[in-house]
Amino acid sequence: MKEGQPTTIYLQDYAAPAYRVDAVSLVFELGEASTRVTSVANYRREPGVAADTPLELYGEALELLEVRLNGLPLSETDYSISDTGMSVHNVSALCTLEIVTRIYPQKNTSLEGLYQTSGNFCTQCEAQGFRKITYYPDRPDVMTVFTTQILADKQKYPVLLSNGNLTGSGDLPDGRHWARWEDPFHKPAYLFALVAGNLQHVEDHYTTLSGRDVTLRIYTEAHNIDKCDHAMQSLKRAMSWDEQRFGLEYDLDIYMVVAVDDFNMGAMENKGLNVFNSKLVFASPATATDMDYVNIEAVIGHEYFHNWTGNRVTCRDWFQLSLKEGLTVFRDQEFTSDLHSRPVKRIEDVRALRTFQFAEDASPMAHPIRPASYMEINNFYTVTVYEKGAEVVRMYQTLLGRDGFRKGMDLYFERHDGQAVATENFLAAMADANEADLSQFQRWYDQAGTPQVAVRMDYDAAAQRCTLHFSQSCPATPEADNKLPFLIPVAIGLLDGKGQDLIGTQVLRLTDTEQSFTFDKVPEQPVPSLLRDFSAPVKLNFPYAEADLVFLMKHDSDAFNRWDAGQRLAMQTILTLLAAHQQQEAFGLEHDFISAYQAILTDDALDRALRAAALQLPSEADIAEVARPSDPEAIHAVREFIYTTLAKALRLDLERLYAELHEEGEYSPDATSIGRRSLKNVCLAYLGRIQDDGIHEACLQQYLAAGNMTDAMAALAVLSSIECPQREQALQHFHDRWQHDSLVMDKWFALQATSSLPDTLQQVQALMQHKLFDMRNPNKVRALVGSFAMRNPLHFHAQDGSGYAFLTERVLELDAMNPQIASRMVRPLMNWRQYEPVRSALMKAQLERIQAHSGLSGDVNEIVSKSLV
Ligand code: B3K
Ligand code: ZN
Repeated sequence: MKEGQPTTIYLQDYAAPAYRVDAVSLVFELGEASTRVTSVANYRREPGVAADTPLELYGEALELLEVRLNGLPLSETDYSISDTGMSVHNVSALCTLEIVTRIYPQKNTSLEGLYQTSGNFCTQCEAQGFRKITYYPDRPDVMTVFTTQILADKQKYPVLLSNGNLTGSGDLPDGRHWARWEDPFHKPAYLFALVAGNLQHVEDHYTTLSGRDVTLRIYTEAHNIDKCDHAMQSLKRAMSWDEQRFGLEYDLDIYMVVAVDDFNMGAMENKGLNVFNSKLVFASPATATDMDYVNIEAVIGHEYFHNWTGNRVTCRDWFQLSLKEGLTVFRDQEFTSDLHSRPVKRIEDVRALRTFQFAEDASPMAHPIRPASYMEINNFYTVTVYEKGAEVVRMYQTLLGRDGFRKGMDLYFERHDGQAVATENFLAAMADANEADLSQFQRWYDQAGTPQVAVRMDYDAAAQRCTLHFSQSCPATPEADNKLPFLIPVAIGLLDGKGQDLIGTQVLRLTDTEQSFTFDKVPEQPVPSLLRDFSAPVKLNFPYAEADLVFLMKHDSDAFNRWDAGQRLAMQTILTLLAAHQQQEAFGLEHDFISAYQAILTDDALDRALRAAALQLPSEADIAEVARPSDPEAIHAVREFIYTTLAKALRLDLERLYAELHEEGEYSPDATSIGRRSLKNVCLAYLGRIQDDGIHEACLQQYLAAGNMTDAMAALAVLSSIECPQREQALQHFHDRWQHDSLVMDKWFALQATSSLPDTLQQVQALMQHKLFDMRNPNKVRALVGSFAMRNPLHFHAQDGSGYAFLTERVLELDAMNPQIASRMVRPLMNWRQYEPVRSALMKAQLERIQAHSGLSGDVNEIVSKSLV
């Protein structure tokens, strides 16, 4: 079906299922060559459905061995089979269908369905992997109770796991053993999971608010068992946080997490049996960075929070994906904010949103958070559905307040627990619980593109009146040229000349294309602080003078806007320098710009993590978004010029601060320690821009002496872009020290792929031959190929097209093994239209080359064909 004839699925075609499943019972006989799956499902025709309606089941790449209806074998005329499924004709209103299929998990390189990783069995069923296991109504609105029996060789696979509670186990005479799991909660097939292997576990317990004991287990291969403590503590924090903040308790007696090395994404929230990419479980000070620690806690939280937002209340169809993902990302962001620094978390999230989601919204793949159509649903697990979806959920809270939001959540669960619903149901619960009219808010679900808000300010000194004039617009995107105005909450404040709030934070509700808001009793011309805490996912423009931005950097009471003023100032400066660079004019930095940076660097009263964030310039990708048509080489040169000039001008302050922040003692991933390390390492990154053997030596010393991976990696990252003997020494040392640990070696691959040194592509090509590199392992592909294509714009966009050709070859190679990963990797070519003509043509040519490739997967085909429209 996928090859050659891509089909598009439309939201408007949604039809409720004709048959429901009362219960399903599965038996897996796991073997070395193949696995036999027996499924017995009780179907019930929905009231009002015509008696001659066939029973439609999905199934892909299955070998059908037996099929029986109500105990009797079906003749070939009673059912029909296609590449995508099975239709059973003439079924009674209540019937039992027994299906036996054979599958080949050992040959499954797509990592979807049942597959093997490090010799163990595991599953990934979201979105549509269950249909690679057996014929079934594999759609999220068909929910039922599952019983799963697993039979396997006892020595090779001593641990047999599935969803729910263990209700039986035993030995078989032939050296095999079995286990039976029953999940009392109704669930769709995408939440099914099975794991069988040689695994160890750590165990802990959690007592819920209502006093129930829950067993918590993390399973892993033996050699990583000592790195699970942080994940376990994170899980307990998540369980407690969800009780406190949302009144939500866990509902089964056991919660299991299994860490696997081969996984297409971060983790999966299967009911009671999460499967995790090992990268998001294992942590020790020596092997994991601060960022790893924080991410592990966030993703452990995210998957746990899905138990209510995703599992108890699930999606009616896959168009509703943001119903569970946007909401659950919002919940994990709040979890991290409550436990660590709220402003730092907000800055990081907005930075990622602007870099990746704004780019997607401006690309040929732009889609609303609730898309209206798709070809391959796996392509829609996007930053738009997830991160913009979370911003949309956050706006409810901004509009309704925390209490109002909580009331809406309570009503949502009260109405929909146990159901598969649509985003409209969430909106209705928020509106009804607060007696609010949120009908205009629906447009955030239906319209793609990043809205632009332009603001002007009038001040009437005689009347002491200040007026803010807003106008909103939204660029055309593939689904629509013309957009209706959004309901945009704009949080603002007005500052006086001393930096005090004349008007404290207020949330203005922008509903029209043009709208003005007047503030009386404003005794002096204020400086406006706009879109505080990034109250809506929009681009806001105000004609700020540089002096205003420097003022806001110093005085804004909103920490996010202090940071954002710095980013605006940096971007304005970068654009000015880029223009000069293109005219081949000489350029330099204004004294005021340097002193603004010096003020941040030396402001000891300011939180260190915030200082570290403020000292970082917009990324090359962010600049490429704004400076069109983009020339990545010029962008790199200008950005490096600013870093180097600042480093030379502020060298003494940087060195002093670096020395001051040096720490001894035990590693701790708390917010204060993370802030200290990040500021210290930002100083080192600045200093590394100065060509000086003493600094290279200091980097090497930090690397060698580091008591934790954060400091080691920070030093190595600086060295990786400098041609010096210390670079080779440190890289070799890292290799020799960590070559036994595949996960840690991903960092080594990624560092080299993001180097700015001229021979980086050759290095990347050579590293593909390294004995630890494996194209079948998604983490390795992301570390080497992904880092090069997505985090090294200088070399990926080499003007000779070598980076594009390299990526194309990898995409084609990957597509034959793992279409989901290939389809992720091809995306850097998608925005070809934004680049200057030479690069643009080269990128387009590679997309055409991919499109012409025979046997291309539906996954890659969708991205490429939409990019070329
Ligand atoms: N729900 C999964 C993602 C599944 C992706 C399938 N292609 C992880 C998460 O968002 O929690
Ligand atoms: Zn999720």
